[in-house]
Amino acid sequence: MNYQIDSSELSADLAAIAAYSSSPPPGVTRIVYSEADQHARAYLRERCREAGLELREDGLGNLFARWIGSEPELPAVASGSHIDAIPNSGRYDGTVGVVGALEAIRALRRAGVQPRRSIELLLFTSEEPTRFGVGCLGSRALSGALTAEQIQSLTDGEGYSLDEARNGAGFSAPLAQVQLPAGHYAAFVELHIEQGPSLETEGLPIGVVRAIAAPAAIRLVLRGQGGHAGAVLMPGRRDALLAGAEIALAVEHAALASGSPDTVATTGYFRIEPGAVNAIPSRAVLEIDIRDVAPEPRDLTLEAVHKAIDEICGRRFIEYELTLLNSDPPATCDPGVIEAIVAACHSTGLAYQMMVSRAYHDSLFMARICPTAMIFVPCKHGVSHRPDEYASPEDIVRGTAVLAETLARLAG
Ligand code: HGY
Ligand code: MN
Ligand code: MN
Repeated sequence: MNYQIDSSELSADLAAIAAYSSSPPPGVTRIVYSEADQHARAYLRERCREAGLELREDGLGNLFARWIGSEPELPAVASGSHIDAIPNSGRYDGTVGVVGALEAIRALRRAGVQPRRSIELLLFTSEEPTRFGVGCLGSRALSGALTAEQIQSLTDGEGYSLDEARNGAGFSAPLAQVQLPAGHYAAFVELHIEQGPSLETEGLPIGVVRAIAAPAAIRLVLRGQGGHAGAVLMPGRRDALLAGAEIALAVEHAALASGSPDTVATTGYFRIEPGAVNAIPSRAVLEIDIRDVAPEPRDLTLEAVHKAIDEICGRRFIEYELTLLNSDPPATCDPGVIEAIVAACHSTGLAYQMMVSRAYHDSLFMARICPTAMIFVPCKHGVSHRPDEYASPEDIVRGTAVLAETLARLAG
């Protein structure tokens, strides 16, 4: 069965959400609980109401928009993703999975489908680690991978606690009620841009994700000794930036030396103080992202980085404080959900390939509480987390058509 996907509705929703950004186009910035995030949420709530869905939001702002099935007591089938965006990034990462799920539901309703199981759209809070340092906050909490106490202890770069930020955005329900029990959902499917070049290179419209990589991140605070750039001679300086620079190179070296071609490591955040040209950097804050599709080489790399930090700081008389922000196991997608996606590809006549996701997604945590898999669509040159991130309307329609067919199959 081919469900008619309305490309203009999809494009209108993507454009409307992209306009809610705290940075000027072409990039998009939409940090969790920011004004831009709250406007985008309000827009989506409205669109879900228009589609006849029943809405609820939890204490973190996870949004649940439900189409009640003919047997509402059965565990629902869910689909969704995130709308927060890292600074000056793209308009497709996450949002394609949210607007795609909404349009898939509209397409099934237009076709007169009456699913046995309810179908629920999920909008997860704070998939990006930008503000609170830990990615997938909403799905971590929902799956029980993060307790209410751990959530409350999180603070952002300005010292705001997560509690203050969520209450300020209007989400005050108890955090203890966020976690959903295993079995709450019968299945979860996430539509997402690939954020890599493989589908485009192979000329394929659909990727069926069988596994999601294992992400880890650390925050490192380096304390040296500041001083006057002109007055303090070179010997004996304790320059926090130079220690950080050596460490960033050691991070790159550790990933290259891990023995696995899939190990990636990035010092994506590097801030120094006081940040004056004529003052020796006294303090540096680095955030380091380390991943692999298998946990062993990732953990080996983490260890090598920790050793390098110790050696470099010892030699440069720099104090350091290292915080492990997260170190998550990879996820294996569910064969039954994969089968439904593959069957949907066959019935929509779309070629596909099985693949591993190198980016993490909310599916990494949904896989802990229900059978989960993902559908990828190509993005231009594999680019993501950049203003020139792009997915064509045709590819998004194809991905949404496969999602609609998959949901219809899973929801019976
Ligand atoms: O970093 C990631 O993999 C995701 O885009 N947050
Ligand atoms: Mn992202
Ligand atoms: Mn994403």
